Amino acid sequence: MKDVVVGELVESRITVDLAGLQLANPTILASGVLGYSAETVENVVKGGAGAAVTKSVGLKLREGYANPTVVQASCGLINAMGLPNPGIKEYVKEFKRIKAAVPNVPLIFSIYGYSAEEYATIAAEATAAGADAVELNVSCPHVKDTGSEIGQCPDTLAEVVKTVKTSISRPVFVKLSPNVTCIADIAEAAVAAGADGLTIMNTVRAMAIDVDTAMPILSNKVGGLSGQAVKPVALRCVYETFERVKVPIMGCGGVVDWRDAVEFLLAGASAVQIGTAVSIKGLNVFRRVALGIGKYLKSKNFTTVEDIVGLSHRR
Ligand code: RRO
Repeated sequence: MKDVVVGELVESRITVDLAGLQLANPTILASGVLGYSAETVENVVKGGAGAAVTKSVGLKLREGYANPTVVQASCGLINAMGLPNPGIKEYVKEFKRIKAAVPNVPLIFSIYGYSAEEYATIAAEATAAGADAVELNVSCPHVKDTGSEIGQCPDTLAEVVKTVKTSISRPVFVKLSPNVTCIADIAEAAVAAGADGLTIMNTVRAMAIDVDTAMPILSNKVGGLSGQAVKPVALRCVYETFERVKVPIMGCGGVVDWRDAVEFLLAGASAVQIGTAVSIKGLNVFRRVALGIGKYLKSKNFTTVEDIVGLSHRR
């Protein structure tokens, strides 16, 4: 196995194969956080990330919601950005700059659409621009006619995944919503339709109210909760899904330190995405989590990350 340099540590035990993507370590930048420009993604990689997911992009420019779009909650953030993005034609120019800035780091291109054909068109443009894989955002918690309106319906989701699979030959990951009755049922539908991997999970529908104005704080009223508050929910979602599907899972929700990451691996994730923690811990959070996972594996005499994926399910 090839040795990998993560900060001061030369470590082969933390490399990960994620549906064919080779990651130096199992930490990944989550979509929506610093994943827009070449400069920010380069800094995330300098901070130790093993891969990055870019901000969700659609067919056409979308301005997003008016401010306020983010509010601090206890142990987390509630956001309702409203999918702001320049549209695929404009964004591929920036994506090519990102690719050139971090040529050796897998880049997963997050996309959203309003129909299966739209997802497929954007996926094809993303891979033509150099995306190593795509992540289908079928779980944005508050934008009408896309996001979780697709991801909450197994038949619609299956059609989207199947159509995208016929349009590209790169791995297709599907980012699932926790705002469903049974996430494992949805996961099964995505995998049966051809998903190569899953991201579990997107944000939890939430809100905050200002007691002085007696009004919701976010302009959209409802947003998505992320950060430490949602970690137990995300872990449960990963755990339940791991029992039902065989594809790799990226755990996402409240990872702040290496212990959180190890919990996700034990629940069944093969890697973890980190987003909100960047605002609390800074960009080096990736390196610290990766090194911590390596030290944990060594202290317990495990030789690979894979050794502990789903270990908590043993009876
Ligand atoms: O842009 C957003 O408001 C947003 C998206 Br696309 C998403 O997938 N999840 C989220 O919490 N916010």
